[in-house]
Amino acid sequence: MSNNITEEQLDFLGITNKEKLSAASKRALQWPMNLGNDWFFEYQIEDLKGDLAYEEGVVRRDPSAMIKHDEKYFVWYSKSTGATDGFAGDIEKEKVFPWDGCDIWFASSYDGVNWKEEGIAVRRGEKRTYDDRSVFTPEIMEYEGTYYLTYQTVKSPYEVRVKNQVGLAWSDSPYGPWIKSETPILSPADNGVWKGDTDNRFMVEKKGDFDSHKVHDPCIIPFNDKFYLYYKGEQMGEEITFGGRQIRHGVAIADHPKGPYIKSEYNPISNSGHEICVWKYNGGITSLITTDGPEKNTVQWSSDGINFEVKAVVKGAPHAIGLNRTADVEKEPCEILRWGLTHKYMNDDYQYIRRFTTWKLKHHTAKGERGE
Ligand code: AAL
Repeated sequence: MSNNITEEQLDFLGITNKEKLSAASKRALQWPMNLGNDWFFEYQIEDLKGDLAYEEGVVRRDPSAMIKHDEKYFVWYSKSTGATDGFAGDIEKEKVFPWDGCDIWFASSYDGVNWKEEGIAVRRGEKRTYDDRSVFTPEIMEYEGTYYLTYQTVKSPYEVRVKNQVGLAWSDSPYGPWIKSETPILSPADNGVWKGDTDNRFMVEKKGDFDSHKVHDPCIIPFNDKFYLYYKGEQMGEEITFGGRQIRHGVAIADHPKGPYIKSEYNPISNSGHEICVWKYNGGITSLITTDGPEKNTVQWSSDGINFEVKAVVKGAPHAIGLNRTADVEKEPCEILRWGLTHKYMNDDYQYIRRFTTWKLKHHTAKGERGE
């Protein structure tokens, strides 16, 4: 290694002796010289005003990205009412999660702060259809004049072992009406085997693929003349590893926005993360990985949408981000994160949508010290 090391590199990194390199210094010497700070950010969160301000007895969560139409931002989200009963009671009737019994609602805003709730976009399906129990955690994509909403679906009864799928609806206006696909566009892998006839999701004969239980948080991005559907997988027999849940992301690719979506053979494409937060940058795809796994709180990028490398480790990040798709994404790697939506747990029963802003740390100065 020492042959290619320049004096400039050693000075920049503050390395004492190039013949005595610690493991950390060897890694540092692999870094490019123009390290920069563009992939890093800090953030804060504020309440919204108008109809998206916290409302007693109501769950509004998992905001989609925002798009603009007629000078207004539009967002879609999961909405339900009432407290969560959990799995102990009559699951046919009671609400097992805050995202159970949801329909997808939407709201609009001129400034991204004051919001007006517009009504329901996509309702739960008729009894015994694949989405009769809940439709939730939506994402929006506008492509060639058509709007596509993709979201999670659950069919009754909402048992702990119930499989979650992904649905799609499309419209020629953000106001709808929305046409739903008759079948899900993505389903969990079917190669896991439950153990025993119980209501225990941790007991398995075989776990199966990373997405053998649930496919969640779908987000479709037009990329390389195809449609990349990024999603979170939950595995049957999920364990706690690296101090958190075993959550990984996958991608399924289609030639047309309506599918069919074929899962990549390279799945899973992350070893960490939670809600999907992906955007195009510099000819590739950036992914913000939060919450679970050894690479939580990292910003990752890949040129092909599949093979992601860590670009930055951040102190923390908003969860369940609704990205501002109107941002000038090419300006900087994290320009799209300058402001957006997130949700907060007021408590286990009720969540509400909030707004985040981010900034780049430019100086580390003492009080009164000049930064430049
Ligand atoms: C989220 C998402 C999915 C989960 C639940 C609601 O933040 O990961 O949508 O199902 O929590």
